[in-house]
Amino acid sequence: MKKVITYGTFDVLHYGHIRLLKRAKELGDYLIVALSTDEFNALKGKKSFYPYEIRKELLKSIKYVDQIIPEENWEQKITDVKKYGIDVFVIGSDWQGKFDFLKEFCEVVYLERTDGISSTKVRNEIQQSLDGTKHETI
Ligand code: C2G
Repeated sequence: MKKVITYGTFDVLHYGHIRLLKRAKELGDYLIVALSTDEFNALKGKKSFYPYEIRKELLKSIKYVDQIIPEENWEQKITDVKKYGIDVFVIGSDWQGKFDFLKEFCEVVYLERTDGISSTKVRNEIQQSLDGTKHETI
């Protein structure tokens, strides 16, 4: 069984996340998502809209995801790769080159990030439409 792992906050789940998870799963047979805890998000300078448990609940409903583990720090990746017998580490191209140190332990794949969507964009556009400031695009 070829095991794949990816890491992230996955807040306000959107099609950019889903396309990443779909492509990640296609690289193997079993996909583990290391989901950033709320505490680790603070270290990343991120405050997610949904808390960890909600983000985990949403991710669990995605058919590509086989297992979810907490991502608690920057240092756990090598340990995770060994602990879970990972064959492929995958993440979006916004992290291009940042995790090449893992090549000593597993394959490292950077997948093209989906343009035009982000959790922040979704949150802002909802807020604008609630404020009545969002001009409907034709
Ligand atoms: N992503 C994507 N396209 C988007 C938005 C996100 O492909 N439009 C990908 C990211 O590249 C990442 C994953 O979806 O691979 C999750 O994105 P985030 O939740 O923003 O994760 P991030 O904060 O980048 O955390 O240790 C690694 C970090 O935890 C990664």
